Amino acid sequence: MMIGVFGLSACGKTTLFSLLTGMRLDPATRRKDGVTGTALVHDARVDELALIFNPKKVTLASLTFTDMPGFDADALPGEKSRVMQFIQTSDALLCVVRAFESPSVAWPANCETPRLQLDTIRTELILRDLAVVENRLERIAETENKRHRLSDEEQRDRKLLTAVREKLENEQLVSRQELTPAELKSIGTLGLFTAKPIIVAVNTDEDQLSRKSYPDQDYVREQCASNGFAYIELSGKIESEISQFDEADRQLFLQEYGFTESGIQRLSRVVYEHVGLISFLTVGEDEVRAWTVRRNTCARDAAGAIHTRLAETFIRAEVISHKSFMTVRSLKLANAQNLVRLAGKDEIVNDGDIFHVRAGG
Ligand SMILES: Nc1nc2c(ncn2[C@@H]2O[C@H](COP(=O)(O)OP(=O)(O)OP(=O)(O)O)[C@@H](O)[C@H]2O)c(=O)[nH]1
Ligand SMILES: [Mg+2]
Repeated sequence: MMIGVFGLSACGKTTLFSLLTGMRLDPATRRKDGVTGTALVHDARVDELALIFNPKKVTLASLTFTDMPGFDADALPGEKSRVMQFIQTSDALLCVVRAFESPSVAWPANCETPRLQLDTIRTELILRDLAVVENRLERIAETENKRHRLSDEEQRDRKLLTAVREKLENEQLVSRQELTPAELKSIGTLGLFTAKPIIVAVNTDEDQLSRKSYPDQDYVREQCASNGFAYIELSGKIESEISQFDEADRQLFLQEYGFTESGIQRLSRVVYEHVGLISFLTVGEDEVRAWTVRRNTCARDAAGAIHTRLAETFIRAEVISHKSFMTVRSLKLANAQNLVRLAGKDEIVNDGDIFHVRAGG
């Protein structure tokens, strides 16, 4: 799963990317290339289980991010598509919107408010998808002119793409067009950007964070809700500062703001959930670990995420929810109190299930 970090120039992409991945990139250097790195997904349940099992190793789920160059809405089309090419290989987009005020950081032209930043991002994604759909429709028209007939598949595509185009023209993102799985599959090769999950992170300053408000906040929230974007507010600058604190100071600082975890930890989880991933957990003295699967994965496929052989030889899984486990804090007690259930191969795994696979062979 690859998440592209997208947004206008100097909105804080590299700052957030560096904090997420722990890669030290100098935010002052403007790059032309994308940089890719791995971020751990914070999971308080794993922390709790590690305290109980005291394992040799603790493994968190992770996500891969690509820090993209800044997007400039006034740039030439070639330059815009050069930046946007990084979206092509991304499964989802983390769109950073600047709200922070800073006399030393210039706002990009015509995008001097959070509202303008979000509108620009949305419009540019839609325009790009419209161009791709238009192009495909033109190629179908050329084929029809040449052959004087179209295959059933081409006719179906034309009908579907004409409908998609009309909705895009009305600013309805592909992800909101309620396409059937078969329709999504047939336009899948086009790699439309507005079909991808989108997470909006508003980069605020300290004042805005403590007031819990910034200019255009209502508009941005409402747009995110109506477009199906996940939404989060955090301050890149404050996150950078607290990443330097030791754990005790960090907790104190977060408590002052009424948070239980840092903005970056929240961000990693919001992205993880919005792209449709869940974690099931395995526990023991050797390792406490979060494993990543897509939502609605069955027990046998989850076992396959641990090892392909476990899927092949799967008999059943012993499962207990993290919440239920925490009432007894021991597998022995959980078994004694019948809190552990047996899951057959087709049973759906839930986020936070503690899982033990019974396999044959
Ligand atoms: N005051 C303040 N400054 C910030 C914040 N986040 C980022 N900055 C500053 O804004 C400038 C741009 O930050 P970057 O993280 O490089 O932004 P970017 O989106 O990667 O920029 P480009 O890659 O050039 O498009 C840097 O000088 C940062 O120090 C913030 O929350 N508050
Ligand atoms: Mg950058």
